[in-house]
Amino acid sequence: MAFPLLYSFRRCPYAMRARMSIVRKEFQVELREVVLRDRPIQLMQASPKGTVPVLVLENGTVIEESLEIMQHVLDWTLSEEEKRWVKRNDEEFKFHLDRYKYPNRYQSVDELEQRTAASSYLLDLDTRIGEIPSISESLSDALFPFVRQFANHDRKWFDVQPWANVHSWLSSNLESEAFTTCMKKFKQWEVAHEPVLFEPTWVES
Ligand SMILES: N[C@@H](CCC(=O)N[C@@H](CS)C(=O)NCC(=O)O)C(=O)O
Repeated sequence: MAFPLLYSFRRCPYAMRARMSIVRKEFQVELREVVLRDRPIQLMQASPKGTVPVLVLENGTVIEESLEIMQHVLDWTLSEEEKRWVKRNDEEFKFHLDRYKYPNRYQSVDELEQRTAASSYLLDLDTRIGEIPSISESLSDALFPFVRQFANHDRKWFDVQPWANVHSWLSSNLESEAFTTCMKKFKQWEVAHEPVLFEPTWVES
């Protein structure tokens, strides 16, 4: 294989954080866009748990956790504080985010209670982002795709919350060239396709 392979799904926040690291580092991969309800056998063979993102290195090593992909690409060793933020995001915030967005998928879940619970993380994040020095670019990239999902669920409500630092942090990430690159659209991958290189240096036209 000429380049590492990245199995990705455009709208998945875990895949976004992996792609952000790839864009930041100009790390070249062959991108295979996956449709979750129609996962390719090649993905399942590389990583039977079947989640995205998955990075398969040239030597056959499979990295099947988004944070580990970031660590590999960025050569990033997280500080204890960074580990706590990622853990809080991936466990506490994601738990409430899923229930806020899709209350009907769970039993006895009240979406507004879930929104309130998720908000306590965002309030703490707002404080932390406002401190100097602020969080690293890598940590920021690991977190903002999840906050984006939360914000998009009820943008009007989100926009009037007193989280000025979160608002400006999220906007600047979403408006960045790096994120535009990260969100380039690809057709569902099929074996017969020519390899699609994820070229971090282009910008979506
Ligand atoms: N802990 C994993 C979670 C990845 C994950 O759950 N991705 C979702 C898409 S956003 C997925 O693949 N879901 C399919 C499934 O769980 O079957 C990571 O950080 O990479």
